Amino acid sequence: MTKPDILFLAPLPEFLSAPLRARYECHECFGDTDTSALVARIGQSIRGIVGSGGTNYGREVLERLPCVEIISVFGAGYDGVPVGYCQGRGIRVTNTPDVLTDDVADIALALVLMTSRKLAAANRYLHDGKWPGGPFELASSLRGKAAGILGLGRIGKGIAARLGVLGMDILYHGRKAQPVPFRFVDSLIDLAHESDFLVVACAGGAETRHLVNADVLAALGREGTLINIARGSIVDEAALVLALEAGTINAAGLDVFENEPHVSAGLLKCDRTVLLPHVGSATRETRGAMADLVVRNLAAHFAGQPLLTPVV
Ligand code: 8YV
Repeated sequence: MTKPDILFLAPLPEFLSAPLRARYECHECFGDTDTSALVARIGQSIRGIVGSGGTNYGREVLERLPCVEIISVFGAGYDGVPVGYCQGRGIRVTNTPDVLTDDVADIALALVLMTSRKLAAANRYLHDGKWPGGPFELASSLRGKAAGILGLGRIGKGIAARLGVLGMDILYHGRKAQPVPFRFVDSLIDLAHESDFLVVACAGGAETRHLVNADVLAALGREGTLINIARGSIVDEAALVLALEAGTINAAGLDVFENEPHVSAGLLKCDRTVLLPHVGSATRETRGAMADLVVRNLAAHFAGQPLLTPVV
């Protein structure tokens, strides 16, 4: 039996690409690939697409792949997928939710601790041999501080649980109030105003682009810290750099950026930022579970069975 043709739209780790290559005829289209030549050669035969959370599964590419049946995202975020267009064409979309919730929430917790206790700077201080010259500067305690969570989905709830254990007061804003033991704040500006830490945990995409703008940062205020483990697109990075430079906000802990893997020079040179290279889900265990879901979703699709984690 001929193997279905699958297109990789992003570099995939070996533990995902190997099982896919064993089952499918796999093609790659990213980086320096000549997309037009590839599409002209195999465009008619591609039945499935795999990419990562940050991949752009643009309509302009999908329109040239008339036989695509399924897009399987190696990530929870599917903001790069034109979902309405896929629905219209009957293309199924899957992602890898749940399995990464704990690891991503852990990184939010780490960023809150690293920014409040200045742990990255303290680590540098010791490595630079400065300790014998005197103690490191005092930091801030978290107990009793307010954490405002933007987007109380699965990951947001995981973050709330962790920050609650630290004794922080949890508030949240999102599309609607939920039956949870945390206070809903119905405007983002008000949430920022009431928060010591504003933690971004909502989905990316056109709807949330630059939701965290200069006004929200001004509302967060001089003592406030911004944490983002969701999508870089949600925060206006230029406005964030200006806010940090002007001291409008105190600090930022970021795992995601607008133009990954490139990070604004202003964030890099600011000593009140803690910056991580999008490592939220980057553990062997979680990436392995995500890869397994991608493989199983594709297998279910080509066997004519329901998807394990359907988006549409
Ligand atoms: C991954 C992500 O870094 O889940 C997401 O949406 O952005 C991350 O977990 C990425 O998808 C792995 O390639």
